[in-house]
Amino acid sequence: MASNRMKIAVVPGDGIGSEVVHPTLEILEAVARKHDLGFSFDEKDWSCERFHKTGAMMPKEGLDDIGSHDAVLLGAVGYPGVPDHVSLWGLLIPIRRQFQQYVSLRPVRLFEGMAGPLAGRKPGDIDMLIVRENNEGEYSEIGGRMFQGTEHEFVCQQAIFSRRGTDRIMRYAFELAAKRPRKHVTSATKSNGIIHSMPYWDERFVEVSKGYPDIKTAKFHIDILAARFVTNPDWFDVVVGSNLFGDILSDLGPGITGTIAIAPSANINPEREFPSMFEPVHGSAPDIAGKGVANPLGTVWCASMMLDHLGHPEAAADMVRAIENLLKGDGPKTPDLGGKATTKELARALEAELSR
Ligand code: GGG
Repeated sequence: MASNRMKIAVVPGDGIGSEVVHPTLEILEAVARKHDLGFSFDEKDWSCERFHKTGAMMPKEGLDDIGSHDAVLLGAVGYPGVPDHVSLWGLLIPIRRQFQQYVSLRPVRLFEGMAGPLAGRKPGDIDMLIVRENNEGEYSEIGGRMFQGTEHEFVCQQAIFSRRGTDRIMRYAFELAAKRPRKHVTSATKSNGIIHSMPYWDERFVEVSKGYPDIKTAKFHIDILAARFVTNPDWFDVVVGSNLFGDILSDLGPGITGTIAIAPSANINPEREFPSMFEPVHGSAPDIAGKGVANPLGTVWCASMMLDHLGHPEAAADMVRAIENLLKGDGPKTPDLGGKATTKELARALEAELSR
């Protein structure tokens, strides 16, 4: 049974991370008052700044520390001065892997009131769920360098596609599609060029699909799929892809709605043995960090997904309704949405919307 009292690990992280996470915590407190919920926020300083001070993005015992929390809410990871692979593999990826968050669920929606870059597209034309495999695939640490510093130097990087990992992410996508009106799953592949793993991915997609005879399917190579996202985004309902393809598509998807800043993601451990983690798709945006103009809506939408995951669908839907009303109204909009508002102004307007 869902608990009304939730302990959340909060990792603002780097750059605009804290600028989008802290207003979201205030919005969550407002939601808690309205829906009789309670939060205990356990904030962690895990970040590139911590890496500079201590040599580690997070403490050794960090994951044990938050392992029995209800969920993790994270802002952004990465900042100039720390190589991106160091910050990602020192924080985000260990959390995703140790907590078996093998699903990265990334909704993409063109909301009413948003001026996307695609001519003639209206809300409803872009409404899809990207299901990204989140624990294996191309994001593997298997590989290495040989003959370093010589003319024979080479690197090799091994991608991993296990039957268990491939089947479970595809089943997750089919189960989601079964609950949606269009009942359609698209597989992102590249089996013409990647000769071992991608034909295997295709084979497993066909095999898993046999368990869901009512779900329609399609398969696209990733290159033409990227083009179809732009020319025919209305073709897509649930899209399942490997770790790398899902990562790219889930930036492209929000890109065609006009801003990546509102895109949320849920790193889910479906078995609920571990906490799941909720983080906006966007990164730390060093170009606007510190200016107070970051759009917090991606993180707010993440917080809504978190509440849904923790068994509070009404509170979650209330938050999405507030986002919808804010976007379609004349209220404040941050620069990425074509306005001049600050993060605080947008967050205040959202809180007012929640109280209606
Ligand atoms: N919002 C989390 C964040 O900072 N993401 C940046 C990023 O590049 N993530 C890589 C990934 O999702 O694998």
